[in-house]
Amino acid sequence: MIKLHYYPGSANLTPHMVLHELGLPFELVLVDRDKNAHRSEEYLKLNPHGRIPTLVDGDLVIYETAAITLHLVDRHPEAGLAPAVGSPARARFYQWMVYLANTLQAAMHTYFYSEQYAKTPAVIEEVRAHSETRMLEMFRILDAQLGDKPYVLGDTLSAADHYLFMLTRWGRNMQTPPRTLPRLGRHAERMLARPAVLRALHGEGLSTPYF
Ligand SMILES: N[C@@H](CCC(=O)N[C@@H](CS)C(=O)NCC(=O)O)C(=O)O
Repeated sequence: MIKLHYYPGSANLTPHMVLHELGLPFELVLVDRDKNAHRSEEYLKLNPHGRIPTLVDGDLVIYETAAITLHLVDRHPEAGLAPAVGSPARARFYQWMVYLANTLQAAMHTYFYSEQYAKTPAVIEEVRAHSETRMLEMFRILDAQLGDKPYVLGDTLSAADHYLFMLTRWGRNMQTPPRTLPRLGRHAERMLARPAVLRALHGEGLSTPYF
């Protein structure tokens, strides 16, 4: 059975929601960050970077949220959580998946882990504050990108929506939380209406307010 190594609310939330969307049987395995379990010898064998999540699917051990998510949607194309390979819509899907992972989530890493980017308290604070400004710029672009469409790709749901939902949630303590931007707020509400999304949130022990 598929095993998803997780910590409540962490980057695992995207593949977790997708697993529920796909209706696949899987097991959640807690990596207790509070006890530094992500640095344990056992976990580092699965993911030498000590980052969460990691997915174990038979003999395959895979980490990186976007890679796990792409693997899952590719294993189950019938679910339609990604457009057909080779289509222009698939290219757009890749664009947003990589942007969310590589640009927005990376900026969020400097916000949440600013102490890893500088030594002195004043500079750490400056890194954090500047990251927040950059994140807000990106969220504003995503808000504009949604326009009057319900989903990242327009009228069709894809796993990029689950990714965006997770990052919108992560921004909940920003001075301007992304859910207060009109289209991102509607997008988050739309995603929250999905049973798979609620099952994943509850499965990780998260409760209201989610944002
Ligand atoms: N690019 C990685 C980032 C994963 C990541 O940074 N996860 C955080 C939790 S959201 C983590 O493991 N933090 C623990 C640490 O860095 O010590 C991914 O998307 O899987």
